[in-house]
Amino acid sequence: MPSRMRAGLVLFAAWPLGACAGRQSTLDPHALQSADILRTFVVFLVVAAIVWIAVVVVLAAGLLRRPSPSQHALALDPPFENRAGQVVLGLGIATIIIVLALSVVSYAGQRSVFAKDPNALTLKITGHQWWWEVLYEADSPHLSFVTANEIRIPIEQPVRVQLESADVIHSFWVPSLTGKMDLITGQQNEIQFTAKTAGIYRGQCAEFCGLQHAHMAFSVIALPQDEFRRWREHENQSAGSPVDPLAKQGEDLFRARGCALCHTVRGTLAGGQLGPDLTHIGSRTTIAAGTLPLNSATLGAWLADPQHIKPGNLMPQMPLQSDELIAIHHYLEQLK
Ligand code: HEC
Ligand SMILES: [Cu+2]
Repeated sequence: MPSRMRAGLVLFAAWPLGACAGRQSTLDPHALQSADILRTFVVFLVVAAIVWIAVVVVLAAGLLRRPSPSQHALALDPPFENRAGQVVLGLGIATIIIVLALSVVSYAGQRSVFAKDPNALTLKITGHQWWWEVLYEADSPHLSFVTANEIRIPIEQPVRVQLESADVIHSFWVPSLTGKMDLITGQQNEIQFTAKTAGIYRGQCAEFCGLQHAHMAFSVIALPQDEFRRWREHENQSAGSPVDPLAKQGEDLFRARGCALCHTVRGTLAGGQLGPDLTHIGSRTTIAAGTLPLNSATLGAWLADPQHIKPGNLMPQMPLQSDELIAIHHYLEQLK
């Protein structure tokens, strides 16, 4: 085989493994919980592989062994029957032991996921078709705030998310950090994680929830503790006043054109609850629940025609003149 072809084949064979690392992978854990889950997975995989190989070997041996021709097909062989009975009994007991042992392994692996650490940072997350509302709760109400589609957390500190849904069932899943948990209307589920390394991890709704389910993602940005504290203080502030006349015009149009019916910008008269909070939209990294990276172009495209980017999503196409669009676009960009 020519060496170039061989190299190509090796590359091709290794290609699927490329999916095993990165910012959305259960096989590349970056938190205490995901490491526990990976360990549980490996134990199950190894035990199941050994059992499967043993079964196949015994089956192959049985198929290949020919009965001796002198033996009558229906003749009984009491010593053999006796031995066979003992083997079956032994295997039955081994099965029970393996299943019990795996239950213990599974329970131990989940303990950190369902732990209720008293000093955990608590976030209330509500699933909407098709975006995530995130409430940072604090003891005093003026330190609590809401954001969307992007969760910033400190590393080395347990984070507990309390999950609920505003409409259908969704599922919260950040493979690099923790296990999966459903968001259900009228029921609060909880899950915990402690990120080990700073970085951006991708989360994804993991329960089919309608047309744009695949575009219901979010980012978890794990920051060093002091950086997180600074971000939290900034995020807690209301939107500053518009920086220039165009931004002021944008702020007025934001209300005049109906955006404020669905969106909140804290510190202004915009207090809508149907869509994501936009108080600090200018500092987020993605738009439309992880569908696109946020930049000037994608923001403009979204305002011009949200139904083109995410067909069926619950933001209607707004009839804006181009100068109105430019003003609103400018206003949103300076909401850092
Ligand atoms: C009927 C309610 C409604 C109206 C009116 C509305 N929006 Fe939205 N908007 C939404 C919803 C719902 C989403 C989330 C869409 C998704 O990601 O599935 C959204 C998303 C957005 C986003 C992206 C937010 C993010 O976190 O990614 C921006 C920016 C935005 N809207 C701006 C506007 C502007 C500007 C107007 C007025 C011209 C407006 N919206 C009018 C409901 C509305
Ligand atoms: Cu969903």
